[in-house]
Amino acid sequence: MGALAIMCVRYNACMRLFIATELPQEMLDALAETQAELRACVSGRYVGADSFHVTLAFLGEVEAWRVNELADILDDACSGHAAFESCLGELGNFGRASKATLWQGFTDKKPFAELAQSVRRELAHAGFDFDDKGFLPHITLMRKLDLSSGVLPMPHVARGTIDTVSLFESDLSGDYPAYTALHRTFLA
Ligand code: 3AM
Repeated sequence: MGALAIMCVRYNACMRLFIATELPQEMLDALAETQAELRACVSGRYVGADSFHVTLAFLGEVEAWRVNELADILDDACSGHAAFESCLGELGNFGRASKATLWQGFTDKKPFAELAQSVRRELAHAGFDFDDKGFLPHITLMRKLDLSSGVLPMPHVARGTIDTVSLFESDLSGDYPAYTALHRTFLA
């Protein structure tokens, strides 16, 4: 197959996509410290420290040719939002107690909820499908945690500025999910 044909296959292929805020270094450091303490207490599958994010909208499989359109949608959705100060909050969990997803939240959920609302509104307006279940801002730290396997530590907390919303590709072909930012929008 020639180079052009290979490009066309890629162009028509689907990519697993989601939109998320990235996090400032102060928060990344605190999350890594919390994870280090968790490792001493409980077992489960840890999210890589280079993968921490707050999902605003999960799109799933999207044709690759629509990525540029999504980048424009993201820019439009974020245009009315300023960067904001935030603070990490408590631990929480989703799912069954024997295979829980453990996450850390924020003390003030409102600015994240407003961003998610704008992003989701623009996506819906442009005809994109996305998971529209209720939004709770969180950073996943662990998956498949058996909550009965130990006592959870107090999480480390940190303040920082949220100023980046990105379109990510999620590649599940390896041993761990790999997230790549395809487009970044900076909040002014
Ligand atoms: O921010 P978190 O880690 O909760 O859980 C997946 C992760 O979110 C979520 O999208 C983010 C990047 O993978 N996700 C994966 N599959 C999903 C689905 N089918 C999903 N969210 C909703 N529906």
